[in-house]
Amino acid sequence: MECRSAVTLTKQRRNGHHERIDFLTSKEKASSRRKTGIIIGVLVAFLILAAVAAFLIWLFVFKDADSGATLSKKLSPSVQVFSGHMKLAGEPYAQELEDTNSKEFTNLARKLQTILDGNYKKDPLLAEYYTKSVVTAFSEGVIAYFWSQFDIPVEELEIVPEFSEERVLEALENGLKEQRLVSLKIIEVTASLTDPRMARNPGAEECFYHLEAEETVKKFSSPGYPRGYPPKSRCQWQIRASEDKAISVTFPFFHIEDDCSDDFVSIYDSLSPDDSQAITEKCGQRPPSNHLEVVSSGNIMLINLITDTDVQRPGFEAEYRAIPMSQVKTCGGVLSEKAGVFTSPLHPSFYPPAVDCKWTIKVPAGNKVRVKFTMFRMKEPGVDIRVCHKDYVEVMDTKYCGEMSSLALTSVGNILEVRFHSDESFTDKGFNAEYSAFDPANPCPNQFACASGICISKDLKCDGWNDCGDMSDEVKCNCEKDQFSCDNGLCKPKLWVCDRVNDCGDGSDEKACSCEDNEWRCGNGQCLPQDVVCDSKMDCVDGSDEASCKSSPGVCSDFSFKCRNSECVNKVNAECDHVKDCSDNSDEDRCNCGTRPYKLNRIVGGQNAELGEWPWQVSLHFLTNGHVCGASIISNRWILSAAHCFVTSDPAYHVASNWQTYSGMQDQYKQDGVQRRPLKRIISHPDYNQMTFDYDIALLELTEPLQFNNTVQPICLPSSSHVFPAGMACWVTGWGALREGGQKSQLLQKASVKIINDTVCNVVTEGQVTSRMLCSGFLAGGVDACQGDSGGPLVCFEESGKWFQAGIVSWGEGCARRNKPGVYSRVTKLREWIKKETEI
Ligand code: 4AZ
Repeated sequence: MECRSAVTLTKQRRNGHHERIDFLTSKEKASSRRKTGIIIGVLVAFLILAAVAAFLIWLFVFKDADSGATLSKKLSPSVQVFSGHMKLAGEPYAQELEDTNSKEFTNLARKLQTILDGNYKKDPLLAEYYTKSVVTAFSEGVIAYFWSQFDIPVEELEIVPEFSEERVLEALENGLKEQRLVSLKIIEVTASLTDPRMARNPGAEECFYHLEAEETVKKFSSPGYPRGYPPKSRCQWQIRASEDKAISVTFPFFHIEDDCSDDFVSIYDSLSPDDSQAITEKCGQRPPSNHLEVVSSGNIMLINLITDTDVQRPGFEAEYRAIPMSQVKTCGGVLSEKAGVFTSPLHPSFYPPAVDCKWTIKVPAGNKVRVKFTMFRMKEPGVDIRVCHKDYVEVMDTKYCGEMSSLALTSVGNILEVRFHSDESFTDKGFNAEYSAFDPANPCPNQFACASGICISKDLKCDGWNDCGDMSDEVKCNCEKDQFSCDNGLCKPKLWVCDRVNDCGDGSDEKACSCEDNEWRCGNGQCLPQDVVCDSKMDCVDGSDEASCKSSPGVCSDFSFKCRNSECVNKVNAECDHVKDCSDNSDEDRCNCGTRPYKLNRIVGGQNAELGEWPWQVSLHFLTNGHVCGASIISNRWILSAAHCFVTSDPAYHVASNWQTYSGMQDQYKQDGVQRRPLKRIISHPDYNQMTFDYDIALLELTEPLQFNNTVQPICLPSSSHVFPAGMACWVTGWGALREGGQKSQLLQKASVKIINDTVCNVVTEGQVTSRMLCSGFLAGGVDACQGDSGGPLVCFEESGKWFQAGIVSWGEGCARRNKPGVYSRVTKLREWIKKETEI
């Protein structure tokens, strides 16, 4: 259309020009003076018009661009705030010092501020930019809490890096050495760089609270809770308890904006927002199963809420109380039972700062001790976990810190010492450990003993999987005849050789494949010169040579993502990856899926799922039989399940009204927050085959839409070109049987399973898998879906930060048997049918 009208316009202009020539020709009869006058008039008008146009262009284009440039270069002055405390000697503590309006407070604060002023004045750099110091509180000791501010103008911003904690501390410590006042002596000082938003004046009235913790629980909450906190909140809660008590604060509800650089809560083991005494800093949303619970090491605590976004979140509710100091400081001891459990102080609450404990585990002579940490989290910003210079657990001269999923240790003799140390700053959930005595002559009766001391089933030795966690079950293996001997000594199933997955870890299983180094191996094994890759031509039959290219415009293969406008994107898993690949943005719309709002507790080893961990999981109840199958939420009206749950010899299973769906559930016996919806319609795949389980998929339409919230969310459906590569670790969830032939589970279970290569899958299932199926699990067995999990989702976490559904639990030979992995309906192959039926 546009093109045609342009042609029309040109024609009109040509005609006009032609007419004008005719017109001028007629004007030739007029006097030449009049003609000159007209020409001058036209010229002047043209010049005026040109000047106006130039002015407008300057005004709207260049002037704007100019101011844009200035804006982007616009710098603001820097405010450097350091906060800390000073310990005073020779100063009696008076209760009045806790009242910021008292004359005792004002007098002492003023004296100290003068001392601080004097100390900074002695350092020429600090003196030049020093603005003020403010004493904000006192506590027993006597300890004075303060902050100091330095303002650096825009022209001198390059000086900012000189404002280091070391420099400020040096100025303060030099001041201590030169003290002349005998009546007021500072014997200790700390200072650390602080977010200026936390520097408050002691007399501040807005959102500044003084709380007294007692044995009975009291509450406070963020402003506007639960409707939402206002933006630009600067709130502070100073909590005190009597001298022999510590303070415990629990947050039964906590929902702050996800990005901690905008909004956060920071908690200090001090009355100053001094980083060297920070207990923790948190943002995001926490589920009821993962309350934030912190404890002070002394009788003071400071809580800050800083908010800067306009996004309103409910905020928090907190409960605080005083607890005996002995509860905080007593830990460790002698453990002389043959087996037992011990934890970090106050676990699963955050351990207190500044605590040291020692456990001595003593088992009968001749035995040894095995310790297994079932949960271990001692993470701290800026800590190298190879050194663990801050908080740590020390066993046999080795320090452990950070987050660990499997830590198991064995003693040399019959005594093992475990030490725990927390320093003044940053605490965490700590650890839970189990210990037991064992006979070194037979450490693992009827089992294999890993080097770490833990016992695993003998079947797991030399099966190609790292079951011990330290690889000790996979070394010194005599590879069996169906196994490939990797260069690094590991044995892997021969089926894994040349499957494009580096199973050995050293690449040796993929090295001797039929293609040369400078060749590309197509999906069907064909070797082509390397330069066919990403040359915008489909050289391999399956298009795999163009599948992972940034752009191969116009090339469409099975691996391409098809945009709604029929463009092809040749990039692996282009959908919902936050990058606009399709010109119509169809790869990035409809991406409100596959996220879990709760920040979850990562308790290691446990297989019980937490509430909100798998918010797309649905439980399907049939008549009075309770839970029968699983399913997954794909929109507020549609859920996805397996056809074999509905197509049975009993037609009652295909009657929608016989079913109830439960979303947001974790415990089959708990209905709180669970959304129950009856079914309106069951659509089983028309090609579902009851004999082979081919096309084992069903769509269930709900009578009423679901309300998405923290525990109810849709999963992302992959496009038909989405790739879930072999070896990828995904998760299967459900309330199915805990072992073959066993009882269904009351609590939702989760298991991590690996996507199995299609060739291997076909071999181990003796050719029973079709292209609508995929295998996932472990050839070694031990982890799998089972009866009652059917219809439930197999989901994988993608780099985009979203969860995608790769499979639907379908069938398998028994459960968790060796060489019998779970078989799942392959969602990518059934994606078009889902779209056709639901428009999703
Ligand atoms: C079932 O009967 C079933 N091991 C589901 C999954 C598997 C086996 C059985 C996979 O629902």
